[in-house]
Amino acid sequence: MSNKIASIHAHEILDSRGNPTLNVTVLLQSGVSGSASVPSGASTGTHEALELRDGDMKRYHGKGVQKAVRHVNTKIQKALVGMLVTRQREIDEIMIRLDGTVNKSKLGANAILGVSLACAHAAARAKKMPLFKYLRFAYDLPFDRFELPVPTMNVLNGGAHAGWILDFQEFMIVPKQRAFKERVRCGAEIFHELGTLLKAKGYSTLKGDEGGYAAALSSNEEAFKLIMQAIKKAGYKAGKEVFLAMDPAVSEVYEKKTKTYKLRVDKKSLTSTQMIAMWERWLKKYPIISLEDGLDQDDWEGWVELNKRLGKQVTLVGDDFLVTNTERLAKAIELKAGNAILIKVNQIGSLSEAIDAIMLAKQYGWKVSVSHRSGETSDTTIADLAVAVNADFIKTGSLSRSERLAKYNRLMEIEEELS
Ligand code: 2PG
Ligand code: MG
Repeated sequence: MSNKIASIHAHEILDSRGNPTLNVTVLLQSGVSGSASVPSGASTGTHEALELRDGDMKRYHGKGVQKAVRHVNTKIQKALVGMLVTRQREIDEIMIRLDGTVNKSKLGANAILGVSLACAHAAARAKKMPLFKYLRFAYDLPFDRFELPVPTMNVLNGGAHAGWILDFQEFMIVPKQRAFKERVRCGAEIFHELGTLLKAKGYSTLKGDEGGYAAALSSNEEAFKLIMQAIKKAGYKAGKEVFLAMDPAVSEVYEKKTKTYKLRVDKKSLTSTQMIAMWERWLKKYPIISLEDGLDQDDWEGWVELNKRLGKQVTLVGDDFLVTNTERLAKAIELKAGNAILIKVNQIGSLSEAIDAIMLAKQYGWKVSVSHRSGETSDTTIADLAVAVNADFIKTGSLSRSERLAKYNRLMEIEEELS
């Protein structure tokens, strides 16, 4: 029974926002197969690998992925058929070479990633291992125990994920109970309490792209005020059992020309220094333990200053800033521009490169948060990836919408398996 790749097939499916993406299946000669689906961002960083879309305005408003599908079914399949599926690094390298560009713009990062993930799933099945164990083994990762990540749960959505109802994109709760299933329970109880509170205050309880509430609050800060109340009403202690995190994703509100951040809801325009001062104030007021993309993706000096001022008290996560890219990460490590990296597999476009970014971060004591995208599918690879690498955090949305909960549910399953 051979673990050699017999065929690779991609097809177009729709993601949680109703936009096309790829689902890829890798079939082995033994008859074993593995599949994966590719996520897609809305507030994408300018330095991300390229997500190839057709641009044919007659189909899905230009968002079709038939070209990427074709690349998988022709060129990539041809290059990989007959290879041992367990050679994950080699498989990824072959695709990277076949593409030949720095940002995977020829074949598409979505095409390459779909195959990369599907290969890992097929290999895990062939080896009769759960994916998280297989990844640990395949990449020879130097950890002896499996640890479940701390979830950062996006219960209030704003920015590009919620029609710009708030300027900041994600207001998260971070339950830190010992058992993962208790973290999930805590998150869900607070989420529902928050819904009741919003309703009582006359706010909408409709949801944004990541399943958090999308309410037209009077200010960005009101989000945390309400979340603090919800935590209390749900019977948890903020700053003890549950903490806060945020991803304001401010590259989205940064105006290059004036070098200012436009906070429309707060009717304010702030410089980089004023932004840092604002975060400092918020850190004093709220039990925030993690701040992602608190400054623009190209504001290297600002990030250095931010880290100098706040890096001791809070996890400063680079998302659009670092884009899961080892080159940008190495520079940030050298400059001390932050202390944590967000890992999004489709930002870089292959599993091996994502693992490299994770291991580089860990080597320098940086924290790692494995993340979903705002456009998701039922694929749960990131849950296994987070456990395989002992990620500090996982960011996978709110406590509603199945594409978000699929990851939390998978983590609870893994926890049971490990106990
Ligand atoms: C982010 C992500 C995920 P998107 O900014 O961290 O929450 O959003 O996938 O739209 O880039
Ligand atoms: Mg982000």
